[in-house]
Amino acid sequence: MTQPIHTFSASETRAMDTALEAALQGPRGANPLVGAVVVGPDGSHLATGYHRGAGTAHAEADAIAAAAAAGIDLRGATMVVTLEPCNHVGRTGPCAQAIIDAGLAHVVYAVDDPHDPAAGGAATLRAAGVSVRSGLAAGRALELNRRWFEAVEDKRPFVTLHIAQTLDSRIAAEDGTSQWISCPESLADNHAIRRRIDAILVGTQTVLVDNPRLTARDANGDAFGEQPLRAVMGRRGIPEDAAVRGDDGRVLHLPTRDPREALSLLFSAGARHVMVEGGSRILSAFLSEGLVDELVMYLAPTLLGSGTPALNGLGIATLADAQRWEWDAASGGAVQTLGRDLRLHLLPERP
Ligand code: AOF
Ligand code: ZN
Repeated sequence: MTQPIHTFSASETRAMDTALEAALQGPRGANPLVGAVVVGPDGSHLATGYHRGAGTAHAEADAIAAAAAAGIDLRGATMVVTLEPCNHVGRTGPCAQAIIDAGLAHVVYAVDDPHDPAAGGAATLRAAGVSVRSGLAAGRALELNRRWFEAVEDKRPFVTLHIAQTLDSRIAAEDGTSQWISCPESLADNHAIRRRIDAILVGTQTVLVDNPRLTARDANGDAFGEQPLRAVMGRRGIPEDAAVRGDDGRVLHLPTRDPREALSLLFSAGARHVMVEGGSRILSAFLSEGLVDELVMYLAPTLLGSGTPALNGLGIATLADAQRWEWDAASGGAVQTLGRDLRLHLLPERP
């Protein structure tokens, strides 16, 4: 189908720049980064919003709520948003209806929503008499969520890879001790991520060696109410007394060494955002298969000089084949100081 070519005003173009910028404040994950700006008839920005991750208000609803809190009437205004407004009642939404209810007259968005349940917002808006134009800054909007679009298309969960290592890339000392390489602030940050994902995945080796609980806990060590699914991949069985079984015994064993198969099983189990936490073999397998959408690395100012390396080979023999990564400004920035550690946030470089 050929898309109609739409034209945009200078103030809509400026608003889209602001919306793309606002989107970066959100966290990457099961949902895309989305930003929205409401523009008044005189071109002024009446409200800005962004999406704070799965389960929270969408960008459009966030902007509409900000306007309502400030007592601003949005009737006749233009919603400029980086993604097609959703059409479904998911955990929140639908944004298309919220836009209609707020009396907005125009919607300008960058790219269509490819996610089946959410798609179709543009048609709903048009049917209600809202003028809709799309394609503004489409290239930048696609780039903003490139890996999310790919994961949706592949029908697999979005993958965050977590590595907590020393300066010399070790995740355990020679004798196997690894608790703790990271400082308490890094551990807390990791638990905050665990809290907003659908599943944590480790290998059987990690279960046998570290015996982790894989729960999301607060600073006192108390588990949060909502917990991610705990998943273990590998052909070996999980011991009866493994901590990962928890009080409820609810652990998903994925009897495979193939990362793609593991992701497909997790997707079938309903997971849309998975955090892969180790060990070396699992981290390396996901990286060498190009299945990592986001890398969060906690770097401790510590040296071991020997011990378990974070990675045990990516099948790369020559520098020309090196995996290149780029810094990601989303989720609080590419480099953050957390206690005495650094938190690095990266995305795979475009092939
Ligand atoms: C929007 N605005 O800010 C975002 C959208 O689980 P839910 O209810 O949050 O729905 C998630 C889906 O909604 C997500 O996969 C994508 O298709 C769309 N995201 N849509 O109108 C937003 N984040
Ligand atoms: Zn929405």
